[in-house]
Amino acid sequence: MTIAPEAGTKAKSVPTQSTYQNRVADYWNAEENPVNLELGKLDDLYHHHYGIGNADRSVLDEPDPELRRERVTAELHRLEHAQAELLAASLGPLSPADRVFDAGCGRGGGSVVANLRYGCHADGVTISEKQAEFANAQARKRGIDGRVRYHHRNMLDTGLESGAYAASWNNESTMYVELDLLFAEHARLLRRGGRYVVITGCYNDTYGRASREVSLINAHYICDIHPRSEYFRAMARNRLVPVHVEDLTEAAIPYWELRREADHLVTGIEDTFIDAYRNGSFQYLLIAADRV
Ligand code: SAH
Ligand code: GPP
Ligand code: MG
Repeated sequence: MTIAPEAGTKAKSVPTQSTYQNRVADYWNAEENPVNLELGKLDDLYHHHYGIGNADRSVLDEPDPELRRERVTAELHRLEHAQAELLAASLGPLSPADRVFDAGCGRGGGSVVANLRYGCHADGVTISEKQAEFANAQARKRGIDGRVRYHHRNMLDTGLESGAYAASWNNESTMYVELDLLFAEHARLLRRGGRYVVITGCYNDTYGRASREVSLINAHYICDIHPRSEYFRAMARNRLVPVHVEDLTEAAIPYWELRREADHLVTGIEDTFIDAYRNGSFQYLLIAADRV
């Protein structure tokens, strides 16, 4: 069954979800971490991913405690925004007539960034009803709700139109699903020559299997981090041909080193990410691929 995006943001019926997917939805329906809401509030770009690039650690030297908190929050947001911009830049070139698909869209920041950059239409899909409602409210507030729409649906079975998308992506959302099912859905939605981009944490095949730290991250977010190799195998099986691979591991560390100092924002997972990156068991990767 095809549900046109125009049919509305709420699925007529969310396809039967596994018990696991229900638990993932529960997590995101309940999630209100200050590290996400306080950062998003700054410019109404709500991101659920991490930051990249060098951090300005001088924000930690601010003597006034309130001002210090504000400066640290703003710096973390700047780094998360830089990550979103890198992903968006990898989608292009796109025109305002183009349509893009944001798989596992969170509170919607990534689709807004793409729309601001290209003027394109966007369909975001999240398994969390709360997130879809939040993201649609943000789009209305910006006056872009005619072009940027969020749907409470399963990204493995979106009901969106086949071949209608010039670009699509997963920003830190692939670790919740089987990659073959996910890439089959992207391949269905993308037009020939369309661009697929993923930014993800993956475990490093050269380390062996999933490390203790990778397992702790899985338990923390209720996810299942894939090995790096699996991305390329699954893409090859689904008409997605990599054109650019970037190891962002080094670039990901300063964000976590600043975040661990942010007493008002920490969630407790910070040191685990730093250990996982440092011991070589975990990598932060961007892969751009063409739909052939
Ligand atoms: N891409 C967003 C959010 C990443 S957080 C960002 O960069 O800000 C992970 C997201 O994946 C959450 O929004 C969660 O709801 C979504 N997700 C997990 N499993 C999903 C599924 N099967 N279908 C749709 N969304 C899913
Ligand atoms: C979302 O970020 C985190 C994930 C989608 C899962 C794990 C990602 C990996 C790369 C392994 P968030 O912004 O909601 O997390 P936090 O609340 O910790 O900032
Ligand atoms: Mg976050």
